[in-house]
Amino acid sequence: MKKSLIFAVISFVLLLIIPSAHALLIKTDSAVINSLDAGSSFTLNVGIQDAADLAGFQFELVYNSDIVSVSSVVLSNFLETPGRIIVKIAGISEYEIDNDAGRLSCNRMTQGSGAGADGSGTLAAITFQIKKWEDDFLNLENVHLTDTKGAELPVSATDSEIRPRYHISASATAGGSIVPSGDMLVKSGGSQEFIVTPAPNYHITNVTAVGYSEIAKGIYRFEHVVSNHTIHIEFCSDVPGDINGDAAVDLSDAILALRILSGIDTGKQMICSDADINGDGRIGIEEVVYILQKVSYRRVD
Ligand SMILES: [Ca+2]
Ligand SMILES: [Ca+2]
Repeated sequence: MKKSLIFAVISFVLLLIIPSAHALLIKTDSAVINSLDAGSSFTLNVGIQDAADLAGFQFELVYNSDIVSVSSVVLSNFLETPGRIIVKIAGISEYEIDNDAGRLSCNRMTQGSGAGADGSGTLAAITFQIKKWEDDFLNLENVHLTDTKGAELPVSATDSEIRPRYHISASATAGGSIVPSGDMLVKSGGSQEFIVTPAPNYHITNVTAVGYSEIAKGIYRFEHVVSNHTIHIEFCSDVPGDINGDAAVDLSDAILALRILSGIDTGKQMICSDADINGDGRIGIEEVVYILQKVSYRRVD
């Protein structure tokens, strides 16, 4: 299966929710960039919404340096207001890129007698170079926002881990198909559907998955995905007495039935618990007798 997702770009938005209380919330918005190859680049914006009297910011962005490196950082003039200018100190940079450790530190502040910055805008535009084609997550850490009086504005959800996509692994035994299959990525909050089709003379005997729903016969769906998932489908043949689901009734089925009957562990061997002959919902002596009769040709049905 051709992978179509390259890397998730996260824009961090610092949102002032209660201006009087200076409560701030980090809101993450993810978008997915398609068709980027190793060597290409993308730009991530760190922004703020509904700021009031903002005079300075500081944050660190942590990334996986095996996957991306930071190639440039452009700090915006959002903080500049009438009566306030950005503080520049010779020899001291407003940002520091450490592509070995995978860490970028940014800070900017203003001085003057005017009011601080209000409203919404971009604080920094960070351009990443893609080193290899893999998904990743970014951490925004040590976020500090300061008003013109030097007071720290409370920030909630700092050190927020951004993991915008989750893995779903789909597999099935012989005797049918699950589409799509294999490992796939799903956006956080997204959904993924699977169509399960038994081969002729086979049926679905077991679905191993957590948090799915069957929206129609053979159609399974994960809604609002916020964690990794696996889904595994077991098919069994419709042949009565076929304990191991290989569409034949032979000695291996008899041995499996005897092991089940004796309570002996059958290991990783798949068991078709619905290969029931007498309809009591379990594998018992009746199945052993039936299978042995089939094996010895005493039964022809
Ligand atoms: Ca069999
Ligand atoms: Ca039975």
